[in-house]
Amino acid sequence: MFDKILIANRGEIALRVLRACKELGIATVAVHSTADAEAMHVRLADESVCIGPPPSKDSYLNIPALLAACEITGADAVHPGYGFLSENARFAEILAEHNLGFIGPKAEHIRLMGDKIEAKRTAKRLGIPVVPGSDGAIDNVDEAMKVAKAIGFPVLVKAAAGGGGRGMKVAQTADDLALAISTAGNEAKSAFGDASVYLEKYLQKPRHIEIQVLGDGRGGAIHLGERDCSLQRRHQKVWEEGPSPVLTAEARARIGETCAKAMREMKYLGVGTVEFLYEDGEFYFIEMNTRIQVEHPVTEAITGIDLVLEQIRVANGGDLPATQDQITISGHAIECRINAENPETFRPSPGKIQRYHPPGGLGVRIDSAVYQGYTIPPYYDSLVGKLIVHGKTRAECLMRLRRALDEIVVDGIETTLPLFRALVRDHDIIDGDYHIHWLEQYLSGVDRDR
Ligand code: MV4
Repeated sequence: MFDKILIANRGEIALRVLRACKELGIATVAVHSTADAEAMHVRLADESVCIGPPPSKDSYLNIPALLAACEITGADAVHPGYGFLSENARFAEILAEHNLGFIGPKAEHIRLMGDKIEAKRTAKRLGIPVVPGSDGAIDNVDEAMKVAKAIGFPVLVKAAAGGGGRGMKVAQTADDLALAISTAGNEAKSAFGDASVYLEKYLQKPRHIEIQVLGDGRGGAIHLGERDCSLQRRHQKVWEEGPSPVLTAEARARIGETCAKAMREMKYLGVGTVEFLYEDGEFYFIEMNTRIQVEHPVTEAITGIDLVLEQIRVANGGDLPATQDQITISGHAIECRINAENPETFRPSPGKIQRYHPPGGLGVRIDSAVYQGYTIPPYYDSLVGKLIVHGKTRAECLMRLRRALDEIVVDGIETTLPLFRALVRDHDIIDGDYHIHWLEQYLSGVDRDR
């Protein structure tokens, strides 16, 4: 087992990784920018190293500084968390070149899933259902038109190097196609340095359902159920829950086993999330994330599996925690991402937390690195913390979430807590009756179409 892990991240996920390391008896090294010197993960780590000034490119993305921190502390592995370098295949390779462990998938799989065209091609080859569309990148409008007419408008033009909603353009009719292709290509070129785009049938009101997988890198893999992440604003997840309010046990087993089988064939190592759009009872693969995700506690709550701890174990050559038939989904969990933002405008609201009272009680978890008197810096994401609530049923979970949201206190900055206090009382939400556009329609006050 690793002796000392350097946590190349900040905030709540750095604290989360640190907790798993401590439970495994692994020493911890925190790295921080000058803006995060007072952060909780720095206080709780065995050692800490300042790696640069606030801008991420000079600190948390600064690979030479991270390598130097490993060298001076004697860390033998790096956990990247999520965001930053967590899906940077070259970083994983550089660590290996320095005989340092990377707690994540094999670099080849990170690179593969980072190219959305290759990811889709691989998914299709492994028997995962994909969105109908072009077979690879589209090279000219005429070819694109043929594909679009075969699958039917509207179609979506997507950047191969994109993901997370970046570089997408809808073409409602044939007249819109040429402009959508050139616009998406130009944006992709400037944003990602790669103008390659591909075409897909545009699904109008799907849900976003993602399957959690865990592989041992040697041909063993299991799935740990799904998370419904349809409540998003500008491609930022706001509320995630598991199991999905709309999936049957049969549908869950079918898509879960399809994903686990694919991971076994890939000899995938570590945690991963296979993202689908779900519409009219059908799953359509869109992307795969090769990192631990923000919303992993939802899966931990309903399966009892510590995903970060298991991620570290398999990275060190360990076995999977269970066989597939030992995995059971128990109860229901909802996660609310509480951001330091104005609840109407979503303008960031960094600053000092004057009063902080986290909720407690059975089935209530707060993953946060803030404390009373902590100042949220303006340089990074605005996540204050994640409130994860579990109940025997979705109704019990909602009741407990309502109580926890009324109990939590975060004063001194604006937060999105009022939004959650409203959502947890909304009839569509209570009924689980929503899709990927529901939240933006709710926030813009338009009548939510079904
Ligand atoms: C789509 C789609 C509709 N049809 N693909 C957005 C981010 C990236 N994960 C892919 N996304 C979408 N791909 C087809 N063929 C709609 C979206 C989408 C979306 C997906 C999941 C959650 C929220 C979303 C918000 C807007 C668009």
